[in-house]
Parts: sequence; C-alpha cells; structure tokens
Amino acid sequence: MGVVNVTPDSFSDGGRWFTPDAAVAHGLALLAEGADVLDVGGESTRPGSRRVPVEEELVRVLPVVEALVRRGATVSVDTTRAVVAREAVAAGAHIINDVSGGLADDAMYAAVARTGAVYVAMHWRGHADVMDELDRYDDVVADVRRELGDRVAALRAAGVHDEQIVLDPGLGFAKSGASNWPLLAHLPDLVADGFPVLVGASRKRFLGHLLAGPDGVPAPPLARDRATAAVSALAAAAGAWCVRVHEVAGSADAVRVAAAWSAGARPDSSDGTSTTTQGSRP
Ligand code: PMM
Repeated sequence: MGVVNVTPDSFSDGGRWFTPDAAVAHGLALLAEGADVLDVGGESTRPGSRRVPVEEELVRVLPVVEALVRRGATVSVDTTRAVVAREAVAAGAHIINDVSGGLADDAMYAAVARTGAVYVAMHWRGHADVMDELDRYDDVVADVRRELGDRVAALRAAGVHDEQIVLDPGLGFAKSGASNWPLLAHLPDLVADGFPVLVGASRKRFLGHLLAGPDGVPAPPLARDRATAAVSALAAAAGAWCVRVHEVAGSADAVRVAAAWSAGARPDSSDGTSTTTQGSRP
C-alpha cells in the first residue's frame, strides 16, 4: 500500500503532493513501483496536529480518489470520518482505512456496513493532539489485541461482515518507541487472531530513534526508508497482509523476498518464486 498524502503537513512528506495533479502523479508513480493499493488521505495524523474541517478533507481527497480509480488503481481512503468514507467509496474507493478504528465517528460502522467496503480498523486511543499522553499499557501486546477485539465486536454488532475487516496495531499512535517493538515482535499473535493485518511503520519516529547517530539526533523521515523496507520484509514473513509505505520500491522487493522465502519453506515448493502470501483475504 503506497501512501498518497494530500496534506500540507504530514510528518514525512507534507506538502509535496498537495495539489490534485501532484497527488495523482505521485500515486501513479507508486503503482509503477509495485504498489497494489494507494492510500489517499487528506488529514495529517502527525503527533500534535490539528483537525482539518470536513469540507476541506472532502475537497482534498475526492478528486484524487476519482482520478486514481479512473486510472485503474485500487484505492483506500485514509479517514476517520464516516461522510468522507461514504463519499470516497461512492467515488470508487475500495477500502476505508480508519486510524481511529471507528472511535472518532459514531457513524463510521454504519457507513462500513452500508458500503460493504473493506475496513481497516487501527488501534487508536485519541486524536493526534493528545495521543502521546495515552501511551500507558500494562502489557502493550495484550492490551492492543484486547482493544482491537472490542472493535471487532462493535463492528459485528453494527452488521459489518468479518470478510470486510482488517486489523492494524497502530504503530506510533499512543505508542512510544518502546511500545512499538513488542507489537512488531508479536505480530504473529495478532495474525493468529484470524483477520488480515496491516502494518504502518513507514518513516515513523521509532525508526528515527533506532537510526539515531552518535549525537543521539533521530534520523530524519526521508532517511528511514531502508529501515522501513526491513520492517516490511519481517512483517510479511510474520504473516502481515499489507504494509503501508511511503517509498514503495524497497518494500515491494522486500515482500517479494519474504514471499519467496516462505514458499521455499513449504515441502511442495520447487522454485520458491510464488508470491502468494498468507492471509490473502480480503
Ligand atoms: N499511519 C499513518 C496514517 N495512516 N493508517 C494505517 N492503517 N496504519 C498506520 O499506521 C497509519 C495510517 C501516519 O503516517 P503518515 O502521516 O505518514 O501518513
């Protein structure tokens, strides 16, 4: 999944693809690099950022969704708002990617049920202006799995089918660096819960801290792509369904390596070139 942020202020690529033409051209370039899905978002979730008015979010994302769908892309819309999700699906989007897991808008699950779209429920505890204070867990892996389980129960109660649901541990959202690594290390536990899993590690702060120089200064976002590709390979090998990344080429290669590696482990595999991955639903 390649990221198309139509925002002036996203933490790693804010402002670079802010006009519809630039965003569409960027999406097409990501497809050429090997993206299977383009994730179009009009509201930054950067730590500390303010909400964008809904009218502004619609103006940002709808023309880009429409244009990319017209060019044959599979599009997801990165939004926490039911109205944006509904309009984007009406414009041809296939997937609703909600970083709030439905907690930001009471009308979201009804929209998901009505549209029948695939829905990514990310683990979330609060908006970007407060999320850094919400990084309090007894056991981050168990707590995130339990809270995602609550989301699944609420989605089912709203009439959403299991086949529509994808889960995401929400790296960096109400999670400090130290909270992200156990979630990655225990990804197979989340995969074992039975839903396709999406991982969004791309260019995040915890990678910047990991790659800090001797002076302790975190590596800047654009210097985090090789580490992102390494996470993509490991996540794919751990059974993730999808990785959401800004730089697609490195991660596309990484997941091909992981798929061939896994295929090589199967007794019936002779050449190891199958790219079939686990958890191919939806
Ligand atoms: N992270 C961001 C935005 N959308 N969606 C999902 N499903 N998972 C994520 O981890 C995620 C997301 C923040 O990154 P950005 O500001 O670079 O888009």
